[in-house]
Amino acid sequence: MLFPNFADPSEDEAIRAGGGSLSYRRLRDAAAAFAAGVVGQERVAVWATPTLESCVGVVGILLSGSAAVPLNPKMGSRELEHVLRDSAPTLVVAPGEEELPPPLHGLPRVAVDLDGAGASLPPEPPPESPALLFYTSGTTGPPKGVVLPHRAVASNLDALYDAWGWTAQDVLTHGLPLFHVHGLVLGVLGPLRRGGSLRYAGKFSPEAVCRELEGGATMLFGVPTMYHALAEAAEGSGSVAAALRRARLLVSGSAPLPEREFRRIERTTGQRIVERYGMTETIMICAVRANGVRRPGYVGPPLPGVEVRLVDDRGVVVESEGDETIGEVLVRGPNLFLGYLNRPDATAEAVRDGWFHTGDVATRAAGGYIRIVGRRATDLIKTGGFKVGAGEVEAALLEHTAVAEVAVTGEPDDRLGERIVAWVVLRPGAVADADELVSHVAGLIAPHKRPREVRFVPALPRNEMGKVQKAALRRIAEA
Ligand code: MCA
Ligand code: AMP
Repeated sequence: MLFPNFADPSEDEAIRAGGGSLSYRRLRDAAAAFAAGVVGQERVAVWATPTLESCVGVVGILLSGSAAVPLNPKMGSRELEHVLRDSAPTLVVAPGEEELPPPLHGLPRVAVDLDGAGASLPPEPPPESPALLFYTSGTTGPPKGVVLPHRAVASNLDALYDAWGWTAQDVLTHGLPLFHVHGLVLGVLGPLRRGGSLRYAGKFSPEAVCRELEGGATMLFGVPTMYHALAEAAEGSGSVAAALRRARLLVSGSAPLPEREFRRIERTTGQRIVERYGMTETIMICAVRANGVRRPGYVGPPLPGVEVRLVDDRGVVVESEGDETIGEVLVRGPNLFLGYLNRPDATAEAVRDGWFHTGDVATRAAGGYIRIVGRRATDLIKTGGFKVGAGEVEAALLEHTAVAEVAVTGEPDDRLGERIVAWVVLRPGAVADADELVSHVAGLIAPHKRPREVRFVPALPRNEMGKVQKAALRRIAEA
């Protein structure tokens, strides 16, 4: 059972967001009423605005036994068309007042009624049934749908409760988007399965999450870009530092937390951030335990029940805890996804002999502490905690009539971790400025996938096979 305390819900607060609040009883009633209307659908899309309604919609879909497909409301037309074609939802959940883009016009839509009531809980879906479908970028091609079963969500959250001593007394706050694992699975389902509460800040700002910490939130979840903003704010304001100091646990994930930000937060607040490491396909893999050693750069040991293997280039398993030998992270356990939707080829490539190949490379230190040192694929960019495939951005740019050739790379960025850079060769005689190309990408795929910098070049460096040499571009950038 994903939400054990729905059986006998209390009047304690479950979620507070955007000025509204729901107790466990009202959440159960509204979600059960919503579930009654979606029962029997295979997949239901959720226009994942940062609202209470989105949270209730997802909980209702999970209760109904359908799978929820959270959609980034800022997703561009090309990406949205792909996601809808691939996932084939039969219904979309969206607030009544929201104008939906044309690709969604053909779908029946429903709105969540926060005052819904009168329905009983549907039978519990089987553990292996699909619960959530998240879209994630690969190095090439459009994003792939990751199918997560109820079993993965439930087992992984239980492992996190154990690692962080996360209880029903905890009050979580965050301002993460609701269309990825971090914000939705950890950030919404996390407190609800445990019987704790969530004060959802909606759109992130240091002020919004600090207000909740001042008001009694005990835990904060964020991506490194958010901790960068919090460190800046804490350096400039004693009240921000004081709010952060009150938290029981500050947790960072989705991308490497730079040691600089770890130290800045420690210096201003006395808090040492806890890091955890995961992936859409595996939910969480490792986490520093609440009572464990917190060292910058280390994402902690594997979670209970999750097996991690490091395998070197020759396929040999790295046994050493010397923190030196590098290997790719392989994962096995109840946390694994069911596969990529409609992509048995990609699933077979990623999961071999039951082990999921993450593409991340790491070392192992004493106590099983994993240190992520890089990624095998240079064509995957982590920007602001979002994963973006260079190929997606290149394909979007090539749809612009002025663009003849393009290559997209990631470059180190103090705030975003990596920033997306587009190297563009214009067609002879064509004119287009950087802003135009950036907006073109933001409208076709998603704003977070837009290049932060466009460099116009006369030609791209290519090898004898005609393949763009991105290493050469990186050298040019460094020079
Ligand atoms: C700016 N904007 C534009 C343009 N320029 N829109 C269209 N066209 C343009 N040319 C808009 C943006 O849409 C946005 O609108 C606003 O301007 C500011 O955008 P931006 O500068 O991009 O924001 P940012 O400062 O870069 O965002 C930082 C952020 C964000 C808030 C930290 O990166 C973020 O939310 N990251 C979270 C990523 C995450 O949840 N990852 C989890 C996946 P507006 O302000 O209205 O929005 S990883 C995962 O789940 C795994 C399992 C894991 O391990 O956790
Ligand atoms: P996503 O596919 O969006 O779920 O992103 C998963 C990827 O984010 C992982 O494969 C890692 O490369 C990266 N990631 C997540 N958490 C961490 C972390 N704590 N440290 C370093 N990288 C991380």
